[in-house]
Amino acid sequence: MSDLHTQQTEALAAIAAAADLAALDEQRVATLGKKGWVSAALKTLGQMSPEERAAAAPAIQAIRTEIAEAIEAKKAALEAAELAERLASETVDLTLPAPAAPKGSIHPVSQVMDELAEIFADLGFAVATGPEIEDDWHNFTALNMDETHPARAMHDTFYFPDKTLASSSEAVGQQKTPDGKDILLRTHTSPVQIRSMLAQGAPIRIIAPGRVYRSDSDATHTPMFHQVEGLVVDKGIHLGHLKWTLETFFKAFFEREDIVLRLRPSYFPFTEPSVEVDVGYSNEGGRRVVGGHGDAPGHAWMELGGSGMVNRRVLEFAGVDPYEYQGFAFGLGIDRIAMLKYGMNDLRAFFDGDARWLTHYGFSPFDQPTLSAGVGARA
Ligand code: FA5
Repeated sequence: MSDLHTQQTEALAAIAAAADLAALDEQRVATLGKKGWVSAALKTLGQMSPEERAAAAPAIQAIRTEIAEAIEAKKAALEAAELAERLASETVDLTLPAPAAPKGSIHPVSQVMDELAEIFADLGFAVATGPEIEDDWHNFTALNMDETHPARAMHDTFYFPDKTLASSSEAVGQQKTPDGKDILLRTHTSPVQIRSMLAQGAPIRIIAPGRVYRSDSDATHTPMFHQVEGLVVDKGIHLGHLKWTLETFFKAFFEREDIVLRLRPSYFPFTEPSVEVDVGYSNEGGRRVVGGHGDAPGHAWMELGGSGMVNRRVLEFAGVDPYEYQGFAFGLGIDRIAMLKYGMNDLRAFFDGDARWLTHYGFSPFDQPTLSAGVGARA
């Protein structure tokens, strides 16, 4: 027994002196491990007589408990010391500059759409949407352009499948809607007028920004571009409401009070009368700057979009009683007004996906257009 006590004293000293967890584990194996001396001492109990066992067992068990507790306490102390050392060595210098992070930017078209929505929401307009893959009834017929109407040809429409393939073997039959209408990429946002009136009737006050498609391409025309449609239908609506709405919108959009609009007589099958909307501008350092009367010296007029009083035939197609309601509508080229506001000169660059162009003209995601802080991006 005195041998065991000597071993115990030595083991406790070794445990206390263990410099790390590995050294401590060596002590555990040497004492409490399967082949350790404490385990061996416990095994001797089996060969003892009951009297001897009664005398020796409590002492051996006490040695085992004391060593196990010493190991446990030392383990906790070593782990705490190790953690403290890691915390001390792994400090982060919060004063260092943040690592370079990739920066995203808002595309000018998205920025202008946000600005439009902000201004028109303030005027009480809701935002409506419609499908980009349309049928010819919504895109043409219901807008007072029946199948033989010459205005259909002016739109350079993309049909499904491509009508230019019609005589080749690639044209596997003309795709149609289940009720026999031609399918096409919408050529303007005006079909949203029809869809919105059919869905919610009158009175109605909506804008519908979105993508439109025409087979057209040069510096000021692209096969895909963006328009914003506006539609107001109510009792007693007249051309003065249209002019006021457009003037109020453009003043807020260009953030200038000296915006002068010219409504020029025009023709659209879906409006009567129809007017094209021109804005006065001047050239400053090779850049077009809106503002002022277009006929003033050094000024000119620029077309921004089409508009007019909703043709009563269109109201009828959309299920609205033209004897009770009147309306005005407009369609503006978003890309064009973006170019004008932010001084870009080639429409095609909008769709090139060139990161350098986006870095130059893109807008910060933090620059949210609000009427109180100004709708124009400051980037
Ligand atoms: C229309 O598309 C009519 N739906 C607008 C309208 C709506 C009139 C409601 C009356 C009532 P237009 O084809 O002129 O009209 O196009 C409107 C505007 O879209 C143009 O003034 C121009 O700013 C823009 N636009 C037309 N074609 C292109 C193109 N290929 N690329 C870029 N912008 C274009």
